[in-house]
Amino acid sequence: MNAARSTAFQSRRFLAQVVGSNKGQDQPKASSYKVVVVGGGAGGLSVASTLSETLGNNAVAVIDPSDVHYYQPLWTFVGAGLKTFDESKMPMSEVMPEKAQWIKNSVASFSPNKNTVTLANGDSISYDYLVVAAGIQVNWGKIKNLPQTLGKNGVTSNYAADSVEKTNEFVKAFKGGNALFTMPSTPIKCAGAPQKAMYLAEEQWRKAGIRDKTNINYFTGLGKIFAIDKYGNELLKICKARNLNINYFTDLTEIKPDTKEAVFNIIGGDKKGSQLTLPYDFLHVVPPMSSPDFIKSSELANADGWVDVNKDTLRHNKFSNVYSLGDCSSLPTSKTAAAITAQSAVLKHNLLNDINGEGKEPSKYDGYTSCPLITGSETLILAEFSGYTGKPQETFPFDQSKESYLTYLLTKELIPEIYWKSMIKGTWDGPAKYRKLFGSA
Ligand code: UQ1
Repeated sequence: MNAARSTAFQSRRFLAQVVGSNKGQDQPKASSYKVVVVGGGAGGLSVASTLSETLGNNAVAVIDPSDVHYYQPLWTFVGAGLKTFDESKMPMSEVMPEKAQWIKNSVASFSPNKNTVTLANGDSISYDYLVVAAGIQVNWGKIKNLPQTLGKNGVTSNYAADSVEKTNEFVKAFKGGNALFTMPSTPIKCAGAPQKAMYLAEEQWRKAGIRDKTNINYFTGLGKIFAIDKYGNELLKICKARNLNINYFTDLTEIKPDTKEAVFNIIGGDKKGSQLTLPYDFLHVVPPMSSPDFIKSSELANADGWVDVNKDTLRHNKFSNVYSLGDCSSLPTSKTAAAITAQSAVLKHNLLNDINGEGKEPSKYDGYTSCPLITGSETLILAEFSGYTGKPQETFPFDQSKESYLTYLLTKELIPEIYWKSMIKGTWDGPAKYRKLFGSA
């Protein structure tokens, strides 16, 4: 965070303490709302901002236990020392929509037949409409010894607030040897991030003159480097040119900190069913992820645990006054903040249509998602596509599968501004209209 922003951050927090905020846990809460939004992340805030502006004071509640809201797409840059951690965070009280009530608690269970949610403190909150935007659960404990080794002796992850800065620290301290980067076989948020960490570390080691003393291996649980071949083919060329070895169908299961070894299960190909143990000097881990436990165990979940919504309308398949978007939803596209820009516009249109009873044509989500694949400290491949059709949906009138400095700058400098100033305030519906403007659709 730059000095001016940091000072603004602190003085706003100070002001909130002195004059008292109309948000937060010290306010008496109603127990009934027109709309209850579960989750104060990218999806929850984009929806709650517009709905609370439209429906007025205290019609909308946002349930979230977190003190801090993170712009997680910045964490790849933070892990490479290209942005500071402070730039990725804001106090939740600062980003909560002015006219919404913040219920600073977690959800213990849902009772969609009664239109209520029960909080961890036992309180029951009732709603006319429910929006579930609870994000994805990172299952750190599913990799043996990961919780106690993370952030120590070369083991790091860009997926945790308390280890992301360690990535940069360990990359800088690395003196050569075996560097391993992992990606699990489960769905994850930002499926490109595991390999972005590798491209940025490799560049740093090359610049430090230790590249010839370094073996770099990428282990993915999947059978492809990227779901969409247009981008995957370019990434394969980059891996080849930069001598990055890709190992498919390999799932990290255990870290042995004493011997500095990583253990992988081989889950496909010729050696399916066997294990592989490799020594590491640097290990960037992306753990398996799943739907949050409190959703998995609820009536809202499909067989895989995700909130079971219609892929076009985002409305729940069984409970018609329930919607979901983002990482915890069953929407069959890749889980990114960019996807949420398009999803939130559809959800708001359809939900306000229900509330106003105007009988407008429902809006339909087309599966738009995007992955800004950072390939170096000046280059990026901006993948934009529909997860439903697999077809590219690029915004700009040039081939976005080629590495570009323009899309690098866009992702590093402009998109975070769009996020803080517009997306979480409910006024950014994604780049679809620019796609039409540039004639690239
Ligand atoms: C986007 O709108 C967005 O949300 C603000 C992101 O989230 C981090 C993105 O990564 C991307 C790529 C977009 C798309 C925006 C443009 C201008 C292509």
